[in-house]
Amino acid sequence: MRTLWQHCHAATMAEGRYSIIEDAAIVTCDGRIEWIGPRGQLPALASGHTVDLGGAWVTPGLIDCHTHAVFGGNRSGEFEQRLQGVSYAEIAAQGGGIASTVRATRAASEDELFASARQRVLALMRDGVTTLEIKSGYGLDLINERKMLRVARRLGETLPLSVRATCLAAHALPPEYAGRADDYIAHICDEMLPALAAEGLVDAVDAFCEHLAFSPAQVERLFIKARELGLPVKLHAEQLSSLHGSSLAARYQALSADHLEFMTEEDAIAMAEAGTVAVLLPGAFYFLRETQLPPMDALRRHGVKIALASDLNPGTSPGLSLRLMLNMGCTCFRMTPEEALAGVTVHAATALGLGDSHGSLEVGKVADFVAWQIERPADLSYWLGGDLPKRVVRLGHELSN
Ligand code: DI6
Ligand code: FE
Repeated sequence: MRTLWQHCHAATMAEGRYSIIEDAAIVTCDGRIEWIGPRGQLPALASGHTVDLGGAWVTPGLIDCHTHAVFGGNRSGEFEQRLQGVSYAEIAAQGGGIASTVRATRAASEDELFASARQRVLALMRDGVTTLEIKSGYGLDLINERKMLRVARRLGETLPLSVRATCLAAHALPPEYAGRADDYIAHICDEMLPALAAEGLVDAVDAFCEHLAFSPAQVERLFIKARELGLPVKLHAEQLSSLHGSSLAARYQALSADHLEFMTEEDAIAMAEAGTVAVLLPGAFYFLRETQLPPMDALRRHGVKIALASDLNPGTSPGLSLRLMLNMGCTCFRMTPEEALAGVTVHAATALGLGDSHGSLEVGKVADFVAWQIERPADLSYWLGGDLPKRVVRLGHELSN
C-alpha cells in the first residue's frame, strides 16, 4: 500500500548529519521509503492514502544497538546495599554482582524471561525505538544461552520492532569453569556457538574483554570461530582499562567496539580504517560514576562513526530510556545533539550491520520513522526522559499508541 506523509519537516540523518528537509513529503510503499524530498517537488505518483503529520519533525526510528534486555531478577537490592555502605567486595562475596543475575536467569523459565523483558522493551519503544539489539550472556551454558536468545527472537516476532540477537556467551566465567577460562572459551567455540548458530539464533558474536573477564588472546580465539561460522563480531572493550580490545576488534572487521572510555588514539585509527563503529554507553558511565571520558576528539579527528546505546542491564545501566541516553551523551561526553541523534539512528544501524537498510530516511530504506511534536531535533537530546508526543511508523504502518 502506498502512503503519502506530509505537513512535516524531516531530519533524514543521511551522511550522519541532520540533513534537514523543511516542509517535507515522504512516500512509503510496501514497507519502504519510495520517495522523500521537499513537498513542492513531489512527483505525480499513483494515488494512495495521505496522512497529515501536523507539522511534526520526522526522524528515522530510533535504534538501540547495545542492550542486555533479557535477564532474570534485578539488582536494585544491591544498589541499595551499596548506598548503605556495603562494599562491592562484600556483595560479591555474598554471591552478588553478575553471578546473581546468572543464577536468576538460569532459574527463570523462557516464559518468565519473555514477560519481564517484554516490559523493558515496551519502555524503550515508548521512546520511538523501532530496532533493538539484545545480547545473551547471563546463561553461560548452552541451555540457558539458547533460552535467552530464543526470548530475543520471540520479542522480535511478537512486538512491532526489529530485534538483532547477539551471542555474548563470553560475558563472564560461569561458576562451573572457575579458574578455567581457556576451557570455557574452548567450550563456547566447539559446542555452544556452532549449535546456537545452526539454530539460527545468532546474528553477531560479542565478548567482554577486560581483566575481570576475558583476555585479548581468548577473545581472538572466539573471533576466529565466529569468522569460520560466517558471523560478524562486536566487543565490549576498554571499559575499565586499556587492553587494546578495540584494535583487536578492528583487525577482525568488527561491526562495533563498545564502551571505550580507556581507548587510545591508535585504537581510534584502527577502528576508523576498519569501519568499526564506536558505541558509547553513557548510562554505564553515569551509573558507575566513572570519570575517564572516551576520547571524543580522537574519535572525531579520525572519522570513527559514533553510536550511542542504553546498555540496558541490571548491573551497570538499568536504563529504560534511549532518549535519556541522548541527553547523557551530550551532558557527560559533550556530544552535540546532532551527533547524539546520528548515534541512535544511522551509526547505530551500521553497528548492527543494517546500514544499507535502516537508520536514515532515504529512498529504498525501510519505512521506520517517528513523527515528533517538537520544536527542533535538539529537543530529543534536551529533555530528560518523559514521554514526548509522537507517532511511530514501522514498515510504513502507523503503530497505535
Ligand atoms: N559491561 C558491564 O558493565 C556489564 N557487562 C559488561 O559487559 C556488567 C553486567 C552486569 O553487571 O550484569
Ligand atoms: Fe554491555
